[in-house]
Amino acid sequence: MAETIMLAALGLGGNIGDPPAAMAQALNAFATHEHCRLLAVSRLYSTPPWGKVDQADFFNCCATIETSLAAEALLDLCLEIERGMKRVRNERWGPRTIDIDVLTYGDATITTERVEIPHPRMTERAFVLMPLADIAPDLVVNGKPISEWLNAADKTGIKAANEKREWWTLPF
Ligand code: PH2
Ligand code: MG
Ligand code: MG
Repeated sequence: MAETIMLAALGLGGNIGDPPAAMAQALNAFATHEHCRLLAVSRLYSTPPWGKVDQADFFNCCATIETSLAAEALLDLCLEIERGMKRVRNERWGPRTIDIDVLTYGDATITTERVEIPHPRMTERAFVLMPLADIAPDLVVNGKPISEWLNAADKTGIKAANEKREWWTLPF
């Protein structure tokens, strides 16, 4: 039987240590993984902390991949990459070295103990929508394209930290 290849969108972020270097390392892990093909990487953004505001600004980016992994296996891969990079995090929405979230998986809606896809808060977070609109403005999530969700979102304080799409392949 032919493998099913799914398009997935990932959100990456961090605000401890050297987040751009950590995100670049994570993107390389997807690019070289035998069951993933990295399609596009957004610009790199600097974003004010969302949820818990008394912490350092984040760096954020998004990527699209094609993968033959099932949704849960893709989540496991994200966690494995985080662990391999010795992710540090102490509290929900608090500071972390690297966070890799599965935002969408095809047009699937998946709710299990472990996964919620589409990511439940992605349509209100400009730190996800702005980078995702760089690479997938027409991707429909919860009935509307990313570009429309972005129009309605509060983009205060979000800045491009590196305009080059290839920022993640450059030396750090
Ligand atoms: N991630 C969070 C909580 N708050 N804020 C920004 N700006 N960027 C993030 O990636 C982020 C956040 C939990 O995952
Ligand atoms: Mg997250
Ligand atoms: Mg996460």
